[in-house]
Amino acid sequence: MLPLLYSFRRCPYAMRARLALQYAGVELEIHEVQLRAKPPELLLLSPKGTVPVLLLPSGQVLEQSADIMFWALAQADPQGWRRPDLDAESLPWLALNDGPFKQLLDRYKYPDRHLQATQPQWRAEAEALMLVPLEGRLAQTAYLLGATPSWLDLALLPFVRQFAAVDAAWFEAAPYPALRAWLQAWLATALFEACMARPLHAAQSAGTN
Ligand SMILES: N[C@@H](CCC(=O)N[C@@H](CS)C(=O)NCC(=O)O)C(=O)O
Repeated sequence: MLPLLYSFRRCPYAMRARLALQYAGVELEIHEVQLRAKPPELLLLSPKGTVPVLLLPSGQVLEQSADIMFWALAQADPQGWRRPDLDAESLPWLALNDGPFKQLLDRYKYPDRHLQATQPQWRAEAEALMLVPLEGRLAQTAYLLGATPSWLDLALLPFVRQFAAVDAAWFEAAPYPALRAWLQAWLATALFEACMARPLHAAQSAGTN
């Protein structure tokens, strides 16, 4: 039996898991799920009901995207992207992204559901929290943890991509040239392309973003 990944193509958490699994060359089966109709076997394995979830042949279940990334890189890490020596630096970025930045991203993306502020106000908050620090970092080094890629680039890029896509014209003109270049370079990789390949028999998941 191969590891089985429950995934949703456009979910940024699932994307980061697929990127790491792909980079590590892990052979696996992918089940594309519909978030509105999650399969009962997924909910049995992981009652919290989010994707991605990875079921290992041993029966172990990994139900956090970062755990799936770290598991993948423990299987194979051909270019040394895990960098545990830099965890004190990288894990706070992950927490910032998955917590407050993701929340602001959702508000910026769906301002009609969050009327306490306007869309430009949500965006400005997200910029101060994340885009400005990311730009500062990427103006210094080509990748988030230095001169070479790391898991942290993979972990954050689906979220930056989603942020950029909310108002692509705005992002193109915004004062984040290093962040734009970093994002564009990752989106152009064969790794990203492979991670976004449409799963077979998953026409229902077709869509943009
Ligand atoms: N902390 C989780 C978050 C995963 C998550 O929130 N995934 C979303 C999709 S992007 C989800 O499955 N939401 C449940 C739903 O929409 O029903 C992780 O890192 O894996």
